[in-house]
Amino acid sequence: MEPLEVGILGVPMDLGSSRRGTDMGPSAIRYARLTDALRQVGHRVRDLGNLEVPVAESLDAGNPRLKHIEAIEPVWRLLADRVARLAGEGRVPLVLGGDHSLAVGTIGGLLAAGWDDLGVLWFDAHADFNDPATTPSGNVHGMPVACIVGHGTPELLAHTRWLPRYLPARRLVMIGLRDVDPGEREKLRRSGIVTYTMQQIDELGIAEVTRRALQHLDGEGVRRLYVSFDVDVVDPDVAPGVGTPVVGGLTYRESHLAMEIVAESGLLAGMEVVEVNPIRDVLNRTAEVAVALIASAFGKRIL
Ligand code: 4U7
Ligand code: MN
Ligand code: MN
Ligand code: MN
Repeated sequence: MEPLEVGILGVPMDLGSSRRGTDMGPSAIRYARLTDALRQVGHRVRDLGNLEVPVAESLDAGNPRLKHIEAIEPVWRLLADRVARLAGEGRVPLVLGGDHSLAVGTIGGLLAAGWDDLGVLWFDAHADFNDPATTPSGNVHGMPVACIVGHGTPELLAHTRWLPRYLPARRLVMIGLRDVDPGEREKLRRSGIVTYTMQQIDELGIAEVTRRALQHLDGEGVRRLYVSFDVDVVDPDVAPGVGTPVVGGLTYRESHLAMEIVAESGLLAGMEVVEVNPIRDVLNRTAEVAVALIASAFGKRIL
């Protein structure tokens, strides 16, 4: 991979989740020596610090089916501005979460930057395709995909009016699914989003799945790839420090191989790593796994 100008942005937000702690994700990932890891791969790195995000305890959650949306939407807009600016400067955005609701801001920012050849690889145990009508929790980190592709109730989409447009559903591929809510299922099948469950990964292998996902996006005209990496896609034995752990996830090597194939594609144009929750971790293991995965995605090679 040729040297990139990487711009790091932290989003210390946990408003989208009912568990506190993902607001400490950016610190945990930096503490695991992220910039060193990227520089060792040969990239130029600039850390732009954290966005300012309100603290949950200072707020009222409001609508129980769309908790904290009044505080989250301004974070999305601010993040979108910052990401669009980074992209406009030719920098590769690397966003540290924070709960996964932030993806509406990052991907919204890339759409605002005019990236009309954008495709998204969404690594997650969950589909994040709920809306206020289907959500079992009211937590917005279970809804970002619905916002990004514009498939949700008017109540939800009212908070995405600042988006220049939606991402076409066929330009988003989910990998690692193993916990999909009943209300998400039908919606997902009809959406045009391509999905790879853990069962398919077991049957085909992660290399084949990742290659098929990239091939599909290529056929959709995707020339720039954004990786949205929810660390809960990795098995909780390997990455225990996450907000919503689900057994039966990717092994350490499976997750790395997926990132190595992303690097080989030469299409990586941005990445976010979300849902790292150091409160629930053993030492700082999950952030260390996250940094190793980022290094692989950004071209770290074994030989
Ligand atoms: B994450 C959940 F019900 N689906 O909507 C929900 F299981 O960003 C979990 O993937 C969402 O970590 C998990 O609350 C959001 C639940
Ligand atoms: Mn509102
Ligand atoms: Mn997620
Ligand atoms: Mn998840």
